[in-house]
Amino acid sequence: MPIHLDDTSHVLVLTGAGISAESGVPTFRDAGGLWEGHDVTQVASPQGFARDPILVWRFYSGRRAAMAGVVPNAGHHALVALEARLGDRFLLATQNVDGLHLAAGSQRVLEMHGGLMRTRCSVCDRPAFADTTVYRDKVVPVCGQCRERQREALLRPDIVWFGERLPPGVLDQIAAFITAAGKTLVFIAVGTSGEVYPAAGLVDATREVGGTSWLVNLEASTNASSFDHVVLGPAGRELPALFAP
Ligand code: BV8
Repeated sequence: MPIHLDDTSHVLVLTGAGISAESGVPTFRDAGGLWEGHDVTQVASPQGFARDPILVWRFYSGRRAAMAGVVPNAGHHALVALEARLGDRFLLATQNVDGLHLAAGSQRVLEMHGGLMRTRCSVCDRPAFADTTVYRDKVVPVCGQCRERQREALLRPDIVWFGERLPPGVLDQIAAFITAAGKTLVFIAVGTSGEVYPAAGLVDATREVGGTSWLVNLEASTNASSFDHVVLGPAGRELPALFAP
């Protein structure tokens, strides 16, 4: 059944790897997922990068290469249509780094965990830059700006790793949206296992302001019991039906 939205409703959507699964992007924690065969702390933490930058760049370069030919699916497009309907009463916070929401045409998007096709310096404060390079094995790129200052600094993927803060302002923008919406808030988590914070805590923040929460997921996630409504099924099928006008 469609979610009832009226002209006061504010919709905050949180997406995880599950919304990109139907585009052929592997999730993290499903069978055959990205974390299989990888120790998370080795490939998605600053300590892991310091210890073995070649391994980390091999992991992220492999994910960049795997994005060739990948396109958004009906789930991404359903969120674009919802944003067009709600305007500034809509906000999309994604844990995904695959860029598929932006590729689909979503504009009010906050990338909580960074972007796979961006690179930044691990030392200086030069802004992150677009970078689709698939670095060949054993190549670790270095920062040219630092080199000009006779400093050796490795470039790193513009990704938020475990134990690292989210990009500045992201959590504040989400909190401001939730507070301003109050009881008119409808929070919808799509394709996420609810394992990673602070994203997994948004359902609790919704309840604190009296909002309503929905989970759209292939299976019951870790925090499924925190949601008012749970819709089990693939996002590409369930989202278009949920937002039917
Ligand atoms: C922070 C990198 C605070 C990007 C990721 C100690 C110190 C500091 C923090 C912590 C700490 N201990 C714990 C924490 C908090 C920690 C955390 O939450 N740890 C967990 C493991 C307990 N969080 C952090 O560290 C965060 N930072 O808290 O900073 C701080 C304060 C001061 C000073 C310093 C720090 C940073 C979190 C970001 C970590 N980076 N990845 C990348 O490589 O992609 S997280 C990683 O997991 C991905 O980003 C991913 O998005 C995220 C969540 O996974 P999901 O997206 O949910 O994917 P998953 O595979 O798990 O699930 C997919 C779901 O989809 C499944 O349920 C499946 O059923 C479903 N599905 C599948 N197909 C479909 C589908 N659903 C619908 N349709 C389908 N077709």
